[in-house]
Amino acid sequence: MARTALITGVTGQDGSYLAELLLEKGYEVHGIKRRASLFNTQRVDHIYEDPHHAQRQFKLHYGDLTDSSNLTRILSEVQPDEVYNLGAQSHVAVSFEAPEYTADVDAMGTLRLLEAIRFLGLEGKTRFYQASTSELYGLVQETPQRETTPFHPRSPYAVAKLYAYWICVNYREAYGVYACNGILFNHESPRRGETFVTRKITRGLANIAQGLEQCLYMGNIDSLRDWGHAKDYVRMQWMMLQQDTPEDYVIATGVQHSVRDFITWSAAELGLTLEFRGTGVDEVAVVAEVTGTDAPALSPGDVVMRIDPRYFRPAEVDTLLGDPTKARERLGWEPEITAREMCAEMVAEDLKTARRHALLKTHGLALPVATEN
Ligand code: NDP
Ligand code: GDR
Repeated sequence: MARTALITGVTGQDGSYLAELLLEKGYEVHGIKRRASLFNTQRVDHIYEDPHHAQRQFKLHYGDLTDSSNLTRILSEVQPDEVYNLGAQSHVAVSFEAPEYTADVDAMGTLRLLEAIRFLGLEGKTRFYQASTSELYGLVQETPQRETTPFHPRSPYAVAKLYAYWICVNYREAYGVYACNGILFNHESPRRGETFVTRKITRGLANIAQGLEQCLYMGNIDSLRDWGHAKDYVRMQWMMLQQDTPEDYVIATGVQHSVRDFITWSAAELGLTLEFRGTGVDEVAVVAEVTGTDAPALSPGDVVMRIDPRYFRPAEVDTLLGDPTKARERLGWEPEITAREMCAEMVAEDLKTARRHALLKTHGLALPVATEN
């Protein structure tokens, strides 16, 4: 019998890669998608199967982490061997604007799922993965951060995820639920949401290079992060649920870069050498040299990045660096893709899209390019 997995957040970056991985491993995969006024399944359309096909392995259910009756019904129908709770209001800056909703989805949503497992008597069958986060470390108490580093969350998102982390530990200790926290550091890919910093940069610069946008407006470019590739990280999510005993793991690369580095690399992929001039809110990035043919819209002297304080956060997480020793030693997990390689992949994908838009524009068929972020 094929094993059955249920993924919340299947339409997101990680959910889509995890669904692919589990299907490759022969699982029957169920995902929860939210009702939206537009199609919101772009990241999983390539694995979508016609519901009229009797043998399909990938099934979507309408649902929402704010609705316990719906979650209980889906769990009861699916009787999953593994639940991956990836669904969340996952944007840190947005959580300052929608703190109560973020808590409802990210904290209470986790509790609702764990309670449904208990209510349905699935403790002995269903293993539970919780998408915990390096944002728990916030104002860091120790570098690099490992499983034992104390937490100090710095946003409503991180505080909600702190509740989710501990309720998972609590259901493991109190009721014997096989529940694991993956404390994942930032991970990205060409499927990353457009308003997270890496994708904002790769997409924005590709558009600017093709003459579709004028300038990238950024917040704190001195911020330091430990960036990995989502494909490497979802592999680890699955590995965590295959162990004899449930445990929590830090997943990171152990290498740190600044947002400024990511801008420099992305520009280099487009044949642009940048110079950063000025300081603080007056800092700008100016094109010093253009090589190759990827940036026909740009010349030396053009300003491609400015600082907009709108993107500063009320409380910032300035630096994160993970220590993945436990994952490496216990599970043999190693990240295979470096941040620089990932950046090249993201720029290449965004450049393809920007070229298509630019071609349409030259034929008078311009499509609007969303820039609000
Ligand atoms: P995304 O933002 O790409 O995906 C989030 C998913 O959650 C989407 O499918 C979204 O649906 C869904 N969702 C949002 N609100 C609800 C709700 N009320 N009910 C049900 N589903 C909902 O996130 P990622 O894939 O990047 O991250 C996956 C998880 O891992 C998240 O929990 C995130 O907080 C956590 N995490 C991410 C890290 C990263 O660097 N990517 C690092 C550490 C943790 P829709 O498509 O309709 O918006
Ligand atoms: P983060 O990711 O907050 O770490 O959360 P994000 O990419 O949004 O920010 C990373 C850093 O870049 C700085 N920054 C900007 N960020 C955005 N989004 N837009 C900007 O214009 C900008 N300019 C500078 C930020 O201030 C921050 O320091 C991500 C999410 O995926 C969470 O769900 C996850 O839990 C953590 O990673 C680990």
